[in-house]
Amino acid sequence: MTNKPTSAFPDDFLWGAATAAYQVEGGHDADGKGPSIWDIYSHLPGTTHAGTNGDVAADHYHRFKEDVALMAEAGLTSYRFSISWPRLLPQGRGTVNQAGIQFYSDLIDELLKHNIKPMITLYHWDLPQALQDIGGWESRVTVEAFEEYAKLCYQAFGDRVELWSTFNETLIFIGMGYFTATHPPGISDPKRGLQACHHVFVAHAKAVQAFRQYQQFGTVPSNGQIGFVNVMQPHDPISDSSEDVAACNMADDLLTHWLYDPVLKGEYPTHILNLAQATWGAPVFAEEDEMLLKDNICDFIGVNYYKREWIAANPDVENTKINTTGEKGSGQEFGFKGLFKFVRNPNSTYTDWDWEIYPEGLCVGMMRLKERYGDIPFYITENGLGAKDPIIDGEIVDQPRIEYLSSHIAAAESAIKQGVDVRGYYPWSFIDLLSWLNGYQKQYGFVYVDRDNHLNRRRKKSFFWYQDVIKSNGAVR
Ligand code: BGP
Repeated sequence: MTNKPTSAFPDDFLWGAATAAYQVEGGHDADGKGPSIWDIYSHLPGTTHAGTNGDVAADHYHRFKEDVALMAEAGLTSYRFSISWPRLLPQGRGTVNQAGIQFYSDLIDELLKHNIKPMITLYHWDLPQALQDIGGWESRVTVEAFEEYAKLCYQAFGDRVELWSTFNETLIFIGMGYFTATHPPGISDPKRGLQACHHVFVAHAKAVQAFRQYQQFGTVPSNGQIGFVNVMQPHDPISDSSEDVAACNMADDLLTHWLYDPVLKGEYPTHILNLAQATWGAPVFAEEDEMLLKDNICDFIGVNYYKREWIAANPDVENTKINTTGEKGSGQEFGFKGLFKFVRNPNSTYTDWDWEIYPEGLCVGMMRLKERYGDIPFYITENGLGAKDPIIDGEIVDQPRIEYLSSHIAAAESAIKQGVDVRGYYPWSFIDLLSWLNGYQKQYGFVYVDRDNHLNRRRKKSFFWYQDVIKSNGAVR
């Protein structure tokens, strides 16, 4: 008798993969869908790598059955996807596009038919343009509209979906949308950004509140869970000088605690709130906000982990040119003058996009969060390697991706052994899709999309590798 290899992953651990609507669906104006801010922004000159956009993307909107069949073949037990708000509500609120509801309803049925548990993200950045036109996240009308949209989703899909998250990565869509002006709406104004970010937290709290009410009515499952997805980017000081350590603490406060505290503690870190309000006069609270945040802590946290950042004191750099070409070293130092900057550690390993490869960070990051927020359930909602995959003799030999994911699965297992309640792992991404600013050259998928040949799907080497990982519950990797 041979002993089967075992792992520390619990038996009901979810082995998934993730995508997002704008990056995978295409069908940008199909069957009554309204435009999102990304539909408009990506068509403005100079905004994305080589003018790429998600008009067609992987055409998942028309090919979801084929894609779900591939997920089933890989053995996925869960699939994380986002709903395109303007596909359901072309104007952001009001008239519902039934064809949009039908699409997600059919997708969910197809997943369930193959025993794949859906995990829905309500907002992965594609705000209806109609709402941007009246102020976007700076307006409380968008907060109300989000609550209506969330309720519509609970009513339409709640009978079949247990796992929900409200927002994906405030750090990125607010940071790049309102601070560095590199995502829509392309603004660079901390005061406006802080207020927009606050409205996102209020919208989240309202959606959590509605979820709990709908749980009582039986509209969503009683064992359903609602969470929030954040970037998990552990910071370490590049030296032990007091300046670098202070800069690192500031990076933690602004880029981590500011974004996790409101959803896991129901309040901002006080000293940073005071600083922000004294410096920029924002965020301004409406009367109900404090209680709303306090009363609606979410059920789990989703962490998207790609890299750690090394931090140094920053007396001078105010630069936002990041590497969007995949040519190593083509980015410039990134920092916020007077606060901190991200620096390269010459002794570490980096991807072609200059992202540090540091698997232990997945474990370290979750341990730090557990220390601050206590015993919360974690889902690793994204993790992956963006690369230009080599094609050798017609095969997509994405060996670096296998090594990247394998070492990160080991780190997730190590976190579980140290008592972190990790419930699922969703590599980014199931299939090759649009990278927001990097186009289609930055690939992440287990499935290759042949852009020169009718978007045909082909299984990469990592597809078969992940199949074995799942079959062995993470023991073979
Ligand atoms: C996360 C986003 C994803 C995805 C991923 C990879 O921030 O949630 O949507 O794009 O990063 O990033 P990129 O495409 O920039 O390499």
